[in-house]
Amino acid sequence: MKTAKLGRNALAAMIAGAVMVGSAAAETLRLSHNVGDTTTWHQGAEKFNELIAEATDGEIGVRVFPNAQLAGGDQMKQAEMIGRGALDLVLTSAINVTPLVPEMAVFSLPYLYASYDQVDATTQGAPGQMMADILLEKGIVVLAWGENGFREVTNNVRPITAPEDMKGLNMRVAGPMYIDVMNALGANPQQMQWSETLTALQQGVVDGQENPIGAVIIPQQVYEMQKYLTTWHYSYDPIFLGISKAKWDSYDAEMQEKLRTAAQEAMAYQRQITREGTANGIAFLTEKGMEIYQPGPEELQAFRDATKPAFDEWAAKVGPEIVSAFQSAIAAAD
Ligand code: X2X
Repeated sequence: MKTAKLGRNALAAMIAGAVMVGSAAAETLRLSHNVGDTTTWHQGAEKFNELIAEATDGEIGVRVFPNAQLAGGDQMKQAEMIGRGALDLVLTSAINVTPLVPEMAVFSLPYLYASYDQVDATTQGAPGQMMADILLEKGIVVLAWGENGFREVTNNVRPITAPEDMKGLNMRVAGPMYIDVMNALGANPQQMQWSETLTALQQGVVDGQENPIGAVIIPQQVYEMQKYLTTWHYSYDPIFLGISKAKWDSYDAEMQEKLRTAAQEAMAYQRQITREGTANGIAFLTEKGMEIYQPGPEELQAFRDATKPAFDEWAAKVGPEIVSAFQSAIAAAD
């Protein structure tokens, strides 16, 4: 009765392991994500593998490929590949989908959210479903929403305490909306793949970047390359676990239910570890030698005012109906 003593996770890991070596009946799905294998994204993806292997008695396993390697390092390309069935599964951030679905920029509009309760009211509520319906039209079935997090700014030149401090800084950004936000602040934005960013920071090609603390800055050791961090919470970024519609349609309702349940549980876990890592993050980063600035409400208001032109421009691109659905859910969460 040795197995009875094994924890659920250990057993699931064994089953997942058996899937990896490949039993003839097992199907291994390929999951692409675009950050490193030390991140909470990766841990969430591995959790999904464990849970789905367990739920299907090893019939389905998941092989996780980090750093967008299945998309030739192009983080934006993953969504389009999933849409046409060239990948089975994706775990990616809303921002990376904006070239395919501009409406996805709604989540990361500057200063849309002020708390995790507000975030959860949208990603776990009707607005999240609204976005899932739009993605479905592109061949992407959203199984569950996870978290990249509130994006904080880092750089190597000076502490950022007010919008003026951003002037002239060479900033790496992930997507088109952030180009407009950085321009509004007087910085020099440069769009770059995440997979190339750590080297660019190291070599001084750019002065700074912005990413969430728990999901990316700590696990990818950005603190080794950057001196200053400001918790300006300027933009929230969710991730989602999605499956190609072609693959989804190949399963019966029972299997679809198992996939959705495993994804929901895996992403709940991923959100939890991401928030824990973020909550402990300031102390950790300070210990690592970063200088942290935590703006108060009035200082945050100055950043909000300065980024308003980018909010307005992108709210128009997203469309008023979607923006107000989000704003209503956010207002109701307070
Ligand atoms: O590229 C980034 O900055 C990252 C990892 O946060 C995204 O995928 C948007």
